[in-house]
Amino acid sequence: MRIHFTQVVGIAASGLLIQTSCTPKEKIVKTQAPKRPNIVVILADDLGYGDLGCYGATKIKTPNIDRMAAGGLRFNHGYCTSATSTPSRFALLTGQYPWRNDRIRVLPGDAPLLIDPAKTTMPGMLHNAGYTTGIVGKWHLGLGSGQVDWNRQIGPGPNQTGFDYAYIMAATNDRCPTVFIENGTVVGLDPADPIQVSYKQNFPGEPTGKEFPERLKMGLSQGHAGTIVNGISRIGFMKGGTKARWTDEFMVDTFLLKAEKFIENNRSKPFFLYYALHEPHCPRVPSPRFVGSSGLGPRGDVIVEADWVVGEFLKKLGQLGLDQNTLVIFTSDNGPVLDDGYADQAAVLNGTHTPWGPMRGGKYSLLEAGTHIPFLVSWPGHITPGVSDALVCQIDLAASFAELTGQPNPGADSQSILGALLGKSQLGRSSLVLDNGSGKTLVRENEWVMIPAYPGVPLMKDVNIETGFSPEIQLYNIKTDPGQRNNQASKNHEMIEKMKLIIH
Ligand code: NG6
Ligand code: CA
Repeated sequence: MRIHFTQVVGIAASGLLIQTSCTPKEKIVKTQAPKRPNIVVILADDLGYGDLGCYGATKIKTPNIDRMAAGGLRFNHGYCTSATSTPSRFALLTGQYPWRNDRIRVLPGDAPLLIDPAKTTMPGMLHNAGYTTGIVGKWHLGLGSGQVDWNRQIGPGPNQTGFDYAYIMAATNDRCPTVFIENGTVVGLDPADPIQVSYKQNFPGEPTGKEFPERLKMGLSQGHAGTIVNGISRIGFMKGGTKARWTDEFMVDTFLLKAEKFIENNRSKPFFLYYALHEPHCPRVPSPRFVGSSGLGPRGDVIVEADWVVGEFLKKLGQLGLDQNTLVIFTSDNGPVLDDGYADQAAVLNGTHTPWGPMRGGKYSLLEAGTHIPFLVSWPGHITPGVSDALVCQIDLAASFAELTGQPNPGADSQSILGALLGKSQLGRSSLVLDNGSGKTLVRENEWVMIPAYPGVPLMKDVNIETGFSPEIQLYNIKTDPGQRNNQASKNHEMIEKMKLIIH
C-alpha cells in the first residue's frame, strides 16, 4: 500500500529528524531537528484523572499543571499499567508487563530489588544514549539482594539499574525506613545511632501507633500501626537513625531542591530526570504553607502542594533556559483513593470533588479509574498544544524514548508511541493489558475494555473502592461509556474471545 502523506519515522541518534515522504517519487526529506531533548517524567502518587483542573476538577485548583496542559498535549486515554505503585513503576522503568511475575506487588520497605541489574532499563538505555540520568523521590522497587544493612552502602538499587544519580525514599511515605537515600547512602546518618528495620517485629522499647495512639498527630483507620515517626505511625518497624528521619512537612521542598540541583548540574548535556513525587499518597502531610489551601482537607492540600512544586520545577527549567529543549511528561502511578489507612477525613472533606473523574473504581481496582490516569506531555516549541485521544501508556515510554534517541528498545512489552506523544499522530497503542496491582488483568483494545470474570467481593470495604470483580465477563465502550454502566458482553462474544487472546 502506498501512503500519500509525510510521516515522521524516526529521529536518528545524530539528532536529525528523518521524514519519509511516500509520494510517487519516494523522496526522502531530511530536516535539521533540534538536538536531542532532555527528558523529565514527573510521576504523582495516587493522583486521579479527575484531580486536575485540566481534566475537569473545579473544587481543587491546579493552575500550574493546567498551564503545562494548555501548552502541551493532554491525553484523554492515558494509562499506567497497574492500579498500585510497585507494578506500575516497574512497567514504567522496564517496559515489561508486571503481571508476568507474581512477585511484583506493593513491596514492604525492606524488600530486595525487583529489577534485574543485568537487564537494560529505560533510564539505562538513556544513559547508553549519552544522557545523565537521575531519580528524585519515591522508588518502591526494592533495594539490595537480601537483608539490607541500612548503615552501609545500600545496593543494588537505582544506581545499578540505570540511574547515575539517585535521591530516594526506599518505598512509600507511609513505610519504614523513613529516611532519604542518596546514591546508596542514608542521608544524615549518625554512625553512633545505627538504623535497623524490620517488617516482622518491633524493636523493644520503640513506640508504635498501636501501643500509643494518643501520641499520634494523625490517627489511623487501617494498618499503619508500626513505628511512630514525626507523630505519624508507619507500616513496619525501625530503630535508630533518629537524626536521619524525615519530617513529612519538609519533603516537598527537599525533593524539589534535589530535582532542581540535578537539572542545574546537568544543564549543559542531555539529562533524564524521573521526578517521583510523594503527593497525594498517605500520610497526607503538606508543608505548613499549604495547610487549608484547598478547602478539602489534607488530600486536597497536598494536591495543591504538588501543583505548586510542578510549577516551581517548570519555572526553574525556564530560568535555566532549558524549557525549549526539555520534553516533560506529567502523569500518575495509579488511580485515586480517599481513605487509604489514615484518619485524615479525606472521604468526608472531599465534598463533591470527583478524583476518579467520570469513571468507576480507583486505586486497587480493575475498573477504569484504577489505571486511567492524567497524562500530559509538553515540549514547548516542538509539540503543538492540544488534546489527544490516542491510547498511550507509561509502559511505552521505554520504546518511545529509545526511538527518540536512536537506541534499541529495552522493553519487551514496550511499543513506540512517539508519534502520538509528540502530537504527530492520533494513533497510539491498539491494545493494552492492564492490571489491578495484584496480578488480575484486563484488556483495553481500541475503545473497548474487557474485564474477565473473577471471583471476589465487588467492594474493597476498607478503602470503599469497587474491585471490578464479577462472576460475569464485563465489556464496556470507554469512549461512549467511561462510567462502565452498560455491560455489552452478552452481545459481543466474538470480540471477547479475540480480546482474551491479547493476554499472553
Ligand atoms: C497498602 C496500604 C496503603 C498504601 C498502599 C500502597 C494499609 C492498610 N494500606 O497496603 O496505605 O501504602 O499499600 O500504596 O496499610 S502504593 O501507592 O504505594 O501502591
Ligand atoms: Ca501509588
